[in-house]
Amino acid sequence: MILYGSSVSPFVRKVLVVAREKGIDLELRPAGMGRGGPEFDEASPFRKMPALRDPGADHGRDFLLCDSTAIVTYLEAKFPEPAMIPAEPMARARTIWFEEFGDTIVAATGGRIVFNRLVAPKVLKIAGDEAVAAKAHVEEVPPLLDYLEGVARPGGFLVGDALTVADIAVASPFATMAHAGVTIDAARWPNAAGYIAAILARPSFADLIAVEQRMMAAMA
Ligand SMILES: N[C@@H](CCC(=O)N[C@@H](CS)C(=O)NCC(=O)O)C(=O)O
Repeated sequence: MILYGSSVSPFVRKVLVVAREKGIDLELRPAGMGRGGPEFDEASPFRKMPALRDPGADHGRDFLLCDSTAIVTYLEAKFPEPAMIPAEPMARARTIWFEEFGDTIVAATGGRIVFNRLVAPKVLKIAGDEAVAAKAHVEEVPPLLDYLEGVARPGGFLVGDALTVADIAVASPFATMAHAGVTIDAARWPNAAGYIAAILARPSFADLIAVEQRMMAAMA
């Protein structure tokens, strides 16, 4: 299967980590921000990453799908083990809440920081608005960490005793924000800091982040 996008995107990284944890082979093809060409446009009508192509899966035709949540839903149904979305009703519902929290609330704050500090100056070659980034960093990130401090624990998982897409979706935007200078003060948020650090240390995340860091260094 082919995934279009860049792993610096929290949504693309979320899908890549889910796939790696499940042992699914995904080929990452650069796309988004003007890249990807017609094959990406065909899979992602609004040109957002990630998008997936499963060659021949739809009665011989390629199955095309965009949006990280839709793609994770497809992968979960096609490759059920290990489960990234629990079956028990309350665990499943809480997993979807945390996925939504990561994808919308955390990623929206991260987007204001990352767009102005990285995407605008380094990718689009236009000036970023550091005032917008700094405001999000100083005013919006702490409430996210205050919330996580109450629901997470170092080395633990957000739902039950195993990794789910909840952990992947919440940790992924923090990995992207780290590229833009957002660190978590472990003295102020010991649970949140220890929790995020342990999730991002898993090989499924760490291998991608190492590649991204080399890419960032080359762009500097
Ligand atoms: N809800 C979507 C969000 C996808 C998204 O916003 N991707 C961003 C990158 S982080 C993108 O492709 N932006 C480029 C654009 O909007 O043109 C998902 O979960 O996949």
